[in-house]
Amino acid sequence: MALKIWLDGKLVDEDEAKVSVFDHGLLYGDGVFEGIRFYSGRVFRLEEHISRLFDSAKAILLKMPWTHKEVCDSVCETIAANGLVDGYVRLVVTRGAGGLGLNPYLCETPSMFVIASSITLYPEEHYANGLSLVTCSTRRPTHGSLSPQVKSLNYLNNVMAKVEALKAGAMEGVMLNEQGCVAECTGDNLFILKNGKIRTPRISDGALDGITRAVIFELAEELGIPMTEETLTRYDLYTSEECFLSGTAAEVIPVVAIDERPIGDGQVGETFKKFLEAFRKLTQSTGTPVGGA
Ligand code: PXG
Repeated sequence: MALKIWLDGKLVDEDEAKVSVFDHGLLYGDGVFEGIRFYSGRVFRLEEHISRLFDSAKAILLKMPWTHKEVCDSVCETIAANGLVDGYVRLVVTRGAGGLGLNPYLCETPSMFVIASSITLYPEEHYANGLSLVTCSTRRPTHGSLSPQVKSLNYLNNVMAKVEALKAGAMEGVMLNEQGCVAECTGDNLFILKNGKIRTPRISDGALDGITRAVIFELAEELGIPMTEETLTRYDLYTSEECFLSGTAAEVIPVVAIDERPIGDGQVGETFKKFLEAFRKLTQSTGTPVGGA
């Protein structure tokens, strides 16, 4: 069945959901996006995702023509219009149609669209058996270029890193910053366990301030497991006892090998299993009701 897409304030059939070839989102990757999950008819961490969207837009001087509440409502409306209960939302804001040439001030109005569908990032067996990662040569952008916090429509660094990982036979790749310290994976944040403590790269080291990452901090507190942000090197990953990733699309997923070094005993860790259980419980029991829009 054709999906209903929210496009600039209207719900339209997917074959009518079109943007201009002059849209700077397409011509220059000039725009921002969010990926959001909904579970059992409730949108997970909706407010946080929309706040991050507004922050990304502000950072690139893209003036949102909708309020925070209108954007939240558009997500719920799109899910409801498609009769979906569990799935994934892709929310995209583009600079809008303009002339050929970089100048964003020649674009009249930003365009926004919302797609509610499903996503499977990794095959189910990897949640039980774990992922093998490789380190990529493509670096996270530095703070001296566009901030790596901006979820912009230009994801080519991450796409190229993902290609490197896939070509090496791995499902996911570790991205380093210019100093050679660990930042994150191509679409997920990374965590290690060592001596009973969870450690994750700092935002200032190039990690995205992930919304699922923030949930991991909350769950660590609930589970009574100490957790800190630290500058991490590949050595720290290789010598960790457990490793796992978090992200909206991936949720939480275990890692059992990095650059051919087994992590711990090469099996899915017991601490990870506690996080997975707590995460699944949380996603099933909290969120903004779709019907409440
Ligand atoms: N790092 C990066 C670079 C991301 O893009 C995350 C971490 C996790 O953040 P959240 O807030 O989702 O916990 C992301 C977001 C994909 C895909 O298709 C992945 C993301 C976004 C869009 C697409 O793999 N992850």
